[in-house]
Amino acid sequence: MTNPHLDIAPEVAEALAAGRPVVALESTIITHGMPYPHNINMASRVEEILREGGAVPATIAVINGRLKIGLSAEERNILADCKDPMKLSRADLAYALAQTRTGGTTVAATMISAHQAGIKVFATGGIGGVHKGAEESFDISADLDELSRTPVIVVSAGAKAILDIEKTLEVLETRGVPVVAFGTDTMPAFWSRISPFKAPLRLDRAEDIARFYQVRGHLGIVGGMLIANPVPEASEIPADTMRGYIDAAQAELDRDGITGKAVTPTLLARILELTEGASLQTNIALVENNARLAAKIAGAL
Ligand code: PSU
Ligand code: MN
Repeated sequence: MTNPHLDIAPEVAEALAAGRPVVALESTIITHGMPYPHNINMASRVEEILREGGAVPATIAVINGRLKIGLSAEERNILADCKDPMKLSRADLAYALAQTRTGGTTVAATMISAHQAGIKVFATGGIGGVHKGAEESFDISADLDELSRTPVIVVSAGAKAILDIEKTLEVLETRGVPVVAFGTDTMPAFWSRISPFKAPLRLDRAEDIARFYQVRGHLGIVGGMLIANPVPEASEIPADTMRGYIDAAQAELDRDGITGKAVTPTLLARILELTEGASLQTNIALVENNARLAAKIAGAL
């Protein structure tokens, strides 16, 4: 571990050295994905779930120019309560370190950081992808490129339904990223268990996911894997119900001319209002569910 910008929490460093399971967690969901104090409650609950599953949690974030691999409760609070945090991806992760800034790491930046620390499994909510209207806006998340180059297993609830899921799947296929639905034939859509699209691959056990990852390594295939784990039935919002809210939020976004990094946080915040908080409860439930699966995969590896 010679990277001078990394602060690996002692507990995480010990687990990695001993070959015990470690699961990374992102922090854009804390800084930009959920309102305070839901964000901080979710962040500590998800860490608890990983521990219950036998894995050491490593929440990744940039605090005052240090790349943190594993946060203390105090550091989690600093992040959740930060006034103007950056939303960091591949393009600006190093900028934040060089300029002593504070920010949440997206899926892309968390994958880069986890890999630097030697962590192979990462749990999130939903990845970024191809936005609706991308043929005009060119808005395609850097998460997709990162999945094609960095060897980390990303456990998600699929692509967020605010995205164009069909185009997101196409780009992932082009970039050679395996998309594995867990225990289902259908691609899940974040708040909903189903989308209109068939999942490219299916596996039913954490051990099988671990084995798939290892065989990719044997073949020298570079890059990560996307696991799409459907939200538990009790917490899902049916796709038909979500569609109206998503269309309304997207129409407001277009009307207000919002682009770039603000797109995903703005859509999520608006959908939270439109669903009167129900989308947030679902978002929390699916992250927790992903943490449970990620702990099993890390154990199997
Ligand atoms: N999952 C959630 N909430 C979020 C995100 C994921 O449940 O806020 C974040 C992730 O960090 C993801 C980012 O990488 O949204 C995608 O942003 P963009 O579309 O700008 O690439
Ligand atoms: Mn974007």
